[in-house]
Order: sequence, then structure tokens, then C-alpha cells
Amino acid sequence: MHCRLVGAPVQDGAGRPGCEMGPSALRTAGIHAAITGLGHEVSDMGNVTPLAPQPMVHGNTMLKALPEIAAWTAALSEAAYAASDRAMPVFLGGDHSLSAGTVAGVARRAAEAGRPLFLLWLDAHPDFHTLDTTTSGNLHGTPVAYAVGQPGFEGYFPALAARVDPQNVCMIGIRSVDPDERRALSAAGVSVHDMRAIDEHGIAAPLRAFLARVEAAGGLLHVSLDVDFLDPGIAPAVGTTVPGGATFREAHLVMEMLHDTGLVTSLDLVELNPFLDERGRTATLMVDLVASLMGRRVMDRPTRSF
Ligand code: HAR
Ligand code: MN
Ligand code: MN
Repeated sequence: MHCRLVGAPVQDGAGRPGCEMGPSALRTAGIHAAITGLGHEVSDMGNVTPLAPQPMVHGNTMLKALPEIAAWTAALSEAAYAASDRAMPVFLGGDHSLSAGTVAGVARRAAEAGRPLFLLWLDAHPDFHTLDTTTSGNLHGTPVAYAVGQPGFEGYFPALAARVDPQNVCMIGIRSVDPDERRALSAAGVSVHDMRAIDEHGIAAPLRAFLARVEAAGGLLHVSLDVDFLDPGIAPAVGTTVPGGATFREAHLVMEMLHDTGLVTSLDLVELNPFLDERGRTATLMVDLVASLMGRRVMDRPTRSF
């Protein structure tokens, strides 16, 4: 498998600065060697640069950096489309607004291949606000709504070449949802597995069911891993910590199961804020999780485990 690293040093979508250092921290933590060490070919494409922001006027006065994030979305959508040509792109973030571009770009790739795109969203937050409903104005809270074609992005973010069916979106780890998001998620038919569901059923059950759907449909699978999916006790380097996140083993199990299926075709690593890290431990954990996704294992297994 050929893997392409694509840096996306976006930080204007988050409430505080620092995520622009994320790609550098992931490279410093050894992401290239971790993947090549598992027998894969890796090309580092360097960092994407945004287009020039165009002036924009919007009725929601809370919105922050709308022209900047719209410009990033256009550049990243093109970069994701190009990088997903016969390779698996790994997008090094950058705050989660970058996924507006990456998901749009791989959705266009999937549509051209005549295959449905599925989206696994590993996050404390559903990031399902529109430009109209966000009250914080931080655009990292909006990429899923954009990618599935919720209304209100027209004329601001680039037009979608292909949207993701909201019923093909599975969210795991969710524990901070705003009222407008809760209503919109239910209406759109997104599968949301909150932390209470994981406490009750374990993390493997919902993931196994989702992966079976992806496989049956012959789908492509984009995984978007937000640092705050993880418990802040093991992953402090994020601006939006929420207690009660995935444990070290829950997170690795997700990655190991994803590897065993061979279904993942693209990956985002987002919200790493190295300014908030402790001696690189969060960056190192993110790279270790990528290694599990790429095939690192303790012992060989006779059969696939999902
Ligand atoms: N829902 C909140 C808002 O819109 C918090 C969004 C936080 N998003 C991220 N990425 N940190 O998941 O402001
Ligand atoms: Mn997020
Ligand atoms: Mn989050």
C-alpha cells in the first residue's frame, strides 16, 4: 500500500492558536518511519498552502475566519482528490475544519470510482453545525454538516462535487453535542455512538456493525481521528478537552480492527495542538495509533477479527 502524507497546518478554525504546528509535531514524532517500518511505501507531499481568502459577508456575526477556512477548504479538497489517486492519503492537521476539504475531495474520488464513501468520525464532538447554527463561530465545529450537504454553505464554502450520504456516517466517542446539532443529526440519520453506548456495549460492537456495512456496500472509508476522541488524561494536547474519552486500549482496538478489515482508504489526524502537549506524548500516541491502523500488532492472528 502506498501512503501519501499531506500536511494541513490549519488553525483558524479552532478557538485558540497552535494547531498549525500539528503537522510538524506528527513528523517529529516519527510518522514517516512508523509507516515505512510496517512495510508500506510513504511519500511526504509537504504542506498544502491555502488559496487567497476572498472577502465574505454572513449574517451570523459570531463566525470567525470564514474567508480563511473557505480558502483552505478549496485548496484541501483539490489536494485530497489528487492525493487519493491510487494511494492512501494521511492528512496531518491542523484543526478539524480541514476535514471539510479532505472529505469533499475523497468524496469526489469515490463518486468517480462509482463507489459510496463512508465516514468514520472519531471525536468527542459531532462537528455538525452549519454556518447559521454555530454559536461559538469556530468552524472546526462544522465540517460534517458541510460534507453531507446540509444547507447554508452555498456561496461560502466551495460547491461539493459529491456529498456524503449522512446515513453512511458513523460517529464514535461523542460526548459534547449542542442542541442544534442533536436535532440535525437525528433528522439526517447519522449513526451517533456516544460514550454512554460505549460504556454499555463496548467499542467493538458498533464499529464491527459499521465495518460490515462498508464492506457489504463495496465502499471507500475515510477515517477522521480528532485528538479529543481520546481521554484528556492520555492526550492533553488539544484545545477542547472533554472528560470521559476513549482509553488507550479502546483507541488501539479501533485502529487494529480497522487494519484487519483493510477497508480504510484515507485518514485525517486532527486537532493536535503541540503548544499544549507534555513532552510530545500526545503526538507520539497519535503516531502509535496510526501504526496500529497500518498493521502493527503484538501477535499474529489466525483470522481477521471484525
Ligand atoms: N460544538 C462546539 C462548537 O461548535 C464545539 C466544537 C468543537 N469542535 C472540535 N472539534 N473541537 O471536534 O463550538
Ligand atoms: Mn472534531
Ligand atoms: Mn472534537
